Amino acid sequence: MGAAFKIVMVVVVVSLCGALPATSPSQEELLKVQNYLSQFYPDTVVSTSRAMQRSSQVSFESNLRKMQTFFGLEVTGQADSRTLEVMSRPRCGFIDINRYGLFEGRPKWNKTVVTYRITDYTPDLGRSDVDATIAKALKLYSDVAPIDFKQIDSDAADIIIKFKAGDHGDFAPFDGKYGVLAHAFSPGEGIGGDTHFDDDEDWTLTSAGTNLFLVAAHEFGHALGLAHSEDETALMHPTYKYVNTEGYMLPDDDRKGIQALYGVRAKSPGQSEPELPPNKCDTKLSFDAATSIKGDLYFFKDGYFWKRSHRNNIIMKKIQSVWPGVNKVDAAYENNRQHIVIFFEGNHYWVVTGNTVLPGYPKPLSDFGLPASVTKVDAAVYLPLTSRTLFFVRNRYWSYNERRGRMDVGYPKLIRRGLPRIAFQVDAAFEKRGYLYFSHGFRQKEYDFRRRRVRRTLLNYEWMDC
Ligand code: TQI
Ligand code: ZN
Ligand code: ZN
Repeated sequence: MGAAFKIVMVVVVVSLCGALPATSPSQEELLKVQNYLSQFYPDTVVSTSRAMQRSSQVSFESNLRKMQTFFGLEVTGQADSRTLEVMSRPRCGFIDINRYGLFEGRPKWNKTVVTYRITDYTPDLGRSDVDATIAKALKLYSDVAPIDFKQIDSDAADIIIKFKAGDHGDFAPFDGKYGVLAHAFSPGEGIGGDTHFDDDEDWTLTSAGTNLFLVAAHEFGHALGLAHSEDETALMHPTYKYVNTEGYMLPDDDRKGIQALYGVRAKSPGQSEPELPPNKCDTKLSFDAATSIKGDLYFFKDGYFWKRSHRNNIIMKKIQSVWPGVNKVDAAYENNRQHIVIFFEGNHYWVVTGNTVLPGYPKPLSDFGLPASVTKVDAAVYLPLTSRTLFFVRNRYWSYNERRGRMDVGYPKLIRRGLPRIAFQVDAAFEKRGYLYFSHGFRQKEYDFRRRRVRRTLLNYEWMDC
């Protein structure tokens, strides 16, 4: 249980409610709990018969867990005394589901510049990496709300940040590796806002171990006044799942939460404004990635994609809106034997089927046998004829045997040696009706793989029906 929650809860319990109710709930209390849950979690059945009671037990417990999570209570699934106490408070009729939470009393920083100091670093990362990661996590909030952060080297800092293991001088000792990773105190004087990271974790900047950026971003939410959210896409949802941290922006729900407390940051030049969607009719149009999916062509650029269906109509969407968690696609290919599509961004990849990103992704590029020095794949294309996928990285390419699940020997090769005349470098590649298309810049080569020769050169935007 987090320390911030303890502070908040202790204050509330003492000041509003006095003594706690008895530990074992009475029949009458259980009915009250069911009524409460059915009000805020609509699928809870208020049951009268014994048989119904048993069948609704599962959703009763799971909703109770949701409610307990939302309030930062110990998640027991039982109507324990603290849960009963929280339920007895006036609720102003607001619904818990799908929204951010704030702490009781809405504690916040009443200043526009909040200072922080990092007093104890972790041996897992370099100091400058920690400094940069902390700054980046705070910037998520200062980008959208009128609040700024400044690192100082003085005791007077508002937020003291430290990495410590076990007992570390507050009433919430850490619990060794895993379990609690970090905690933060809600805004206020003294220990308020302070943020502690459990140094028994393996702190990393990747998907291995515990990603410092994502945990810090979550903790700073608490340190700025955000409680947990029921919105599963929120940073403040109380589950840890790794997402790509490159170009990460504060999810909508958390942005609304922080703006509810501090207001909206007025746009200033050079600020991270939402990018304009790319123009498909630009004769100099280049692509980040391209692939066929079930006979349709998909072209990716700057976080958007165009889908050109076999009926030749073209639609554009944000990648995020179809495949949540995927911001940008550097390379993509369809493995139509397995009916899956693989997206690459930075040193990670996702596997998707239809609009579903499979659980457990993103995963590192090293799964394909690419060396750690490869931090980005420029293009990828699957050759149905040979069940090989070609990966393009700068001026070289690899050949991956999809049946055996390993790289072919003899790779990487120089593109200009193995695939002469297609370009010295490839931004995007796809296959259509037996031909391969390799684009670089605004140009594209149509390539006959069997005869190993370029048939013609075209412009990317010619696929866009302008
Ligand atoms: N630490 C908990 C957390 O930050 C501590 C906590 C529990 C808490 N309830 C609270 C803090 C209520 C403030 C208010 O949520 S943790 C996650 C997540 C943790 C958990 O180490 O379990 C993240 C830290 F969301 F993934 F579960 C970071 Cl991102
Ligand atoms: Zn602590
Ligand atoms: Zn939390």
